Order: sequence, then C-alpha cells, then structure tokens
Amino acid sequence: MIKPDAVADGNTGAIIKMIEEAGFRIVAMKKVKLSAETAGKFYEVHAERPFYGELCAYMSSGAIVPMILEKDNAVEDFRKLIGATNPANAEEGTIRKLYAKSIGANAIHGSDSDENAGIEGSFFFAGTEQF
Ligand code: DAT
Ligand code: MG
Repeated sequence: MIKPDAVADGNTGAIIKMIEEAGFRIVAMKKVKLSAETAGKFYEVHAERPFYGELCAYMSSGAIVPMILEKDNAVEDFRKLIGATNPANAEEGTIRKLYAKSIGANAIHGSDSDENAGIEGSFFFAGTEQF
C-alpha cells in the first residue's frame, strides 16, 4: 500500500516502477481514501500502541494505493525492497530511504506474513476477481 505522503507527493508512479522492476506482478490495484474508522480497522493490531491515533489520522489524511502483489518469497522480498520502518534506518536504494518523510509518514506498507497478506488483500479487494 502506497501511503498518503507518497501519493500526495506524486511518487506513486516511481514506486510502482520500483515494485515491478523488483519482479513483483501487480495482481490488483486501486486508489482510495479511507475514513479514520476504516484506517483504524486496517491497523487494528496496533490499537494498543501509543501512536495508533496518529497512525489512523495519517492513514486517512489522503489517498492511498493498495495493491495485491505476487512473487516467490514475496513478503520477505517486499520488506527488503521497502526498507526499515524508520527511514533514518532504511538501507540505500529502498523505497522508504528514497521517499519516506518520517517513521509515521513512511511512504509504503508491506504485509509482515503470508497470512496477513491474505487478510490485508481481502480487506481492500474482497469480492473482486483476481487475474
Ligand atoms: P512496518 O510498517 O514497517 O511494518 P509497524 O508494523 O511496526 O511497521 O508499524 C506500522 C506503522 O505504524 C508504521 O509503518 C508507521 C507507524 N509507526 C510505527 N512505529 C511508530 C512510531 N514509533 N511512531 C509513529 N508511528 C509509528
Ligand atoms: Mg507492520
């Protein structure tokens, strides 16, 4: 999911290019703006963390671009491509190093397990046909 800061800055195309050049196939993609309530549901696992309110406000502050991506070893390889949560710690050449502004406004989300990738894909694309 490309986050509001990156979409607002006009970095959607550059980030999609990096994703495709890294060997991911885009299975599903759209551009939407979440309500704070829907953003809160997406990040429910973080509900007890001190930054949850800030996270929900930020994730509903502008348009996002969620995608379902396909690749061998996709979760691990995508986490490598996006880099560390805090861009100050992200490796050179990663999406967050290039485009993230801060630990909160960090340009992109990646699922942390195959199970969560399935849950998060359904969150945005339930009822649609994948091709
Ligand atoms: P990641 O997005 O790398 O999987 P995470 O799952 O730990 O990181 O946290 C989810 C998002 O919450 C993260 O992308 C940005 C925000 N976040 C995490 N830690 C934060 C912090 N200390 N302060 C503000 N926002 C934070
Ligand atoms: Mg996470």
